[in-house]
Amino acid sequence: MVKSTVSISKKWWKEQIIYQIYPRSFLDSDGDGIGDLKGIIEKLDYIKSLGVTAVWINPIYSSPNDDNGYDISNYRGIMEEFGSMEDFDTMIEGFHQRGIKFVMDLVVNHSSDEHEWFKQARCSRHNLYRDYYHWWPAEKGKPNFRFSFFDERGDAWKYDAPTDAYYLHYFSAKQPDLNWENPELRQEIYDTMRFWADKGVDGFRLDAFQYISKDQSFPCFPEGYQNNVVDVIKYHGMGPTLHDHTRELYEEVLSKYDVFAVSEGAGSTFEDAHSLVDEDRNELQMVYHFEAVQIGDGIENPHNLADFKQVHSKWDKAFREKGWLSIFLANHDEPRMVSRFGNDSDEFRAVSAKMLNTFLLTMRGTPYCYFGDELGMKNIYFEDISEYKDIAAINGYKKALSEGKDMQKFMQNLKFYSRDNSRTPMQWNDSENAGFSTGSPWISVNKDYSWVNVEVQEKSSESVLNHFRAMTKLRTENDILVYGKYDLLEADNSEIYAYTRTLDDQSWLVVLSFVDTDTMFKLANSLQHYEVLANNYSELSHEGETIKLKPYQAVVLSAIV
Ligand code: TEU
Repeated sequence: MVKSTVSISKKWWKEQIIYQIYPRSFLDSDGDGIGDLKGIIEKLDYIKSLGVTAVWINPIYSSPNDDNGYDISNYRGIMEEFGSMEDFDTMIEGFHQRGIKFVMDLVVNHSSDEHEWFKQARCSRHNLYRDYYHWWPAEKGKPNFRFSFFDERGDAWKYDAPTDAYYLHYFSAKQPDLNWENPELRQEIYDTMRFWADKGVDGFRLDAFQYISKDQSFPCFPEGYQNNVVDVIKYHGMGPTLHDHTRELYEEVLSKYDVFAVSEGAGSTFEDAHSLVDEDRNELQMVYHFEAVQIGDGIENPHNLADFKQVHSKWDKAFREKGWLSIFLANHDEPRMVSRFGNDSDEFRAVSAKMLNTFLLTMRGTPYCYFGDELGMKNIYFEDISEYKDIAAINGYKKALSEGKDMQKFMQNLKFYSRDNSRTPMQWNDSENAGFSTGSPWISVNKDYSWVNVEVQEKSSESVLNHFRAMTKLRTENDILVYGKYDLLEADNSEIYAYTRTLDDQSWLVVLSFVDTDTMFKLANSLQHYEVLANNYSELSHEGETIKLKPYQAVVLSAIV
């Protein structure tokens, strides 16, 4: 066997299995219908039992909640609905006592318009905080068009009468972009990060980080660039001063603590992504790109296995020697993993969720597991716009309507791809509201909760939950799943995703069926030469060197040397 040595350095943050909690939807301890920190504290032992080693929680800072906490009005305060700073301290201590690292979401591309900085900035052109944001004085005419993700008209410049100027907001009008060219603003951000690092935070997830630097002349971008998200990232992302700021952030904060930072967004090319995370650059440690969730991002572009394999393989290849990636199949901005990449019918939901968790936990890169995916929770599939809570859905609807778009098609897309699909409450048991809240939940609970819930799955050794636990155990106990080289097998196989992981003289094989029928895969040797380390069925049938896979069967085999 060809020996393969680890060419990249070992780091604790590469070895983590990160569990993402959407706090609004995890557990409500006080009956107001909104999840909170005390709810998370109640479930610390459950989280530990999953075998995850780190937790990332979406923003919990003070916020008027225009975008569920991604609009921060005080970077050192806790959102009232979520609890208090005392709760935060108890929670982080609880994680640390259990050996679980804690990752804070840091939203510094923009603040809330209700942040004191913005309130002051918009009062006068001479205010001390004016330059904390991007302004365009109206006497210069209309600024060049910039696209906004959540604006009702898709326009990122909003006219503000008190000072007769436009301000920039890449997200909603209540999320004005911060001006990173201002050194005082940058110092405020570093101070904030040190504040949380001093409280024991082990990592930062840097929200929308690729967008922080903007060419101050605001040049004209090609017409229609906003119609394609890839172009939006290309033109809005990786601005001219981004690396200067990132290096400074490293010097001022990251280098002073044993923490890591992961950038949400990786620019448009491998070079962009490398420029953020290569170790010799001393900038960030990890990055996540969107390409793997742009496969299957609309009813006209459903998921297909060929692209899925190709995208994951090419990114792995680009990072084989240098840099480090994250792996995820869902998060709070995406539909549920099983609904998008698996099969969420009653017949195949559980088995395909286990198959996808097998992928997530055997792939190279740090896995981010979204809460509820350990149960195989599926999309809620809202039909009517009145059911949606997400600003992206609500304002997107208004925009589509005003532009005379085909609303039936729009609603179909929303049904399958809306962010609300993954924001429904955690399903704990079969009591009212799935045990999430004694009050009225802020968003509807998925109707399948009476059979898809933690309590039911705890009792069955074959549940998605217990399979997830077996997979986290396998990963934490075996370096090969973290550092082992990844190689794709049978690239053209349209039913199976198979790959090897290789470390020193060890070689493991992962075979994942992505189809709802039986299928076959030929091994290099007969099955007796392998040990079955994981399987989402109780058996693996074979004939000589050929293994016969059941629908969505997923196995991990280790070659016996
Ligand atoms: O998402 C921002 C972001 O980068 C995406 O809009 C991305 O550009 C797009 O999905 C490309 O496909 C983050 C948060 O994750 C999201 O929840 C927030 O609403 C947003 O930032 C604003 O803070």
